[in-house]
Amino acid sequence: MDDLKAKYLGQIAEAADEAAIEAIRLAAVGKKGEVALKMRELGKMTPEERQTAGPALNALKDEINSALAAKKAALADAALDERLRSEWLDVTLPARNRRQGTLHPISQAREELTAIFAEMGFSVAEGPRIDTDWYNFDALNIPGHHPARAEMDTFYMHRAEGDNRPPHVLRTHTSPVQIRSMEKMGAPLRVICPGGVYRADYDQTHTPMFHQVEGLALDRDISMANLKWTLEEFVKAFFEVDDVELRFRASHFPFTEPSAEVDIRCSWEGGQLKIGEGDDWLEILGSGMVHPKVIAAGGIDPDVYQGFAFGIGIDRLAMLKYGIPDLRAFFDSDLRWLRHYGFTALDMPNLHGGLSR
Ligand code: 2U9
Repeated sequence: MDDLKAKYLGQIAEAADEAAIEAIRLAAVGKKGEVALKMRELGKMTPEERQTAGPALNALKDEINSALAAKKAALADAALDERLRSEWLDVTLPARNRRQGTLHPISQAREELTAIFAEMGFSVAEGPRIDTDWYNFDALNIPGHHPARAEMDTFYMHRAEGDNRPPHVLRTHTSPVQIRSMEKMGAPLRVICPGGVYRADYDQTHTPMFHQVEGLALDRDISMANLKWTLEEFVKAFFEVDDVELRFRASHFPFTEPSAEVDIRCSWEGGQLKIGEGDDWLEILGSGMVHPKVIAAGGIDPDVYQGFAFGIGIDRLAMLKYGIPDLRAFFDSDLRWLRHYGFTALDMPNLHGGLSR
């Protein structure tokens, strides 16, 4: 029995891998292994012999089994050590560049201006892009015969013959959302409506779909002075300048009376736009005091409430702020031009930055 023990413990010590361990296990303590054979011989022994040989065989079996288990664990440890030695990871290496999208400049401009107006107490409203011609035109004091209705190059929704529902249009401005806000919230009211609008127009400065933000402030004594302050604060915060001069030029819109187009002082020296200095003027928006008929169309009494409204093209604001010369670049589905203008995935607007006063 000592021979058996020496033989198998020796083999186990020499075993180089798990396959060798398994072969030794089968030969030594497997069902047909040498220890099992010896067990079978117990039957032929005298009771006295059996009394010593039985436990001795069991002890041998246990000893071989634990030697096998210990060797198996040692081999696994050695294999792990070897892997740890041969495979290693440099966790200080810079990460591989991931291809990431960026926020679109129009989205970025929209988020920036929304944050600025929100800081001034304006809520934000959205509405349908397909609306009735009542919300898009009539409520805004643009009746059927009004030239503005044709001027606006409206896209009308197709109607089947005999379908006499009122016409639906792709909204030509976000003003219908302000009418809906008046209906929903009443006065006093301070709201901005950013979003996409549609006009049948396409050249270097016009695309059939573009973006506007319109603002509306209604209360008992809102005046043009409030409009001027609001716009000044907005321009300073959006273009990140300490001071800016606005020029109000008399104009005409059906929905405002009086109406004004607003320019900001700027310089184009060296082809570079600088807001707030120089001798040039840049037209950036239209505005005015809301026409009493429009206030009434929103369900508010124009003898009690009055206020200002303005409309700004977001696409143009983004072009001016980020130095993008051609509007059509906005609608190319190619990230390279965005990268050219310095847009990266991390270029997120700071919604909590506040006004630059
Ligand atoms: C209501 C009442 C009045 C919104 C206004 C303008 C003047 C204006 C243009 C700017 C550039 C359109 O995107 S643009 O081409 N907008 O000039 N918009 S006043 O007036 C309103 C809106 C809603 C209820």
